[in-house]
Amino acid sequence: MFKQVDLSFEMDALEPHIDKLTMETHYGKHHAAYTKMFNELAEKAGVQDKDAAEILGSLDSISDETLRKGLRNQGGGYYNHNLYFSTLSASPAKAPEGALLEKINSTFGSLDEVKDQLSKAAIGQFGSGWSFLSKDKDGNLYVSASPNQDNPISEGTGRTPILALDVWEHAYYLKYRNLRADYVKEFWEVLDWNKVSELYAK
Ligand code: MN3
Repeated sequence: MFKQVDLSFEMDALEPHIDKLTMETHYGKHHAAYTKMFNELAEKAGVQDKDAAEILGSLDSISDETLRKGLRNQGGGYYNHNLYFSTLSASPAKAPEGALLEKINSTFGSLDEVKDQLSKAAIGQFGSGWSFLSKDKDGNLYVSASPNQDNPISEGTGRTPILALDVWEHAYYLKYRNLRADYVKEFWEVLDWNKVSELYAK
């Protein structure tokens, strides 16, 4: 049974950066719906005992096209939101430490630079989608963007996302309306780099 990650904070705790109604709708409705649908489809496909990343990384093994597309979308929605919500915090670490910080500095030059690249990828994503910071098996880091609920796993890159920035309109429209860039700027105020560092170290 796939479950939504527990939130480490109250629905209004990310205000004013992310408002209570957006959190209630995003986590309580959208993410809940992806999770419910993913469970149903995984059961139908007989993959309910695998982990979500394993399912998304082997979609080609599912021959039924409707099921495969459904798992890509609903499974991606489940996985991406678990990552997104698990890295948000009301008292976030504003910078990574240790191995992740070193790798960011050697790859991008600075933390500000990788944040800038992730922001630009998110703002530039046409329509609904995400930007991601991902790692490969050697610990190299990559910035990318994906449409819909795709991610570097379902895209077959062999990379694992460690930071996910949601730029579907449901993530920001209630408060920021058409100003996606304003939401992206505020996202960094509630992103907990300690969580991202933990995921990098795994
Ligand atoms: Mn979303």
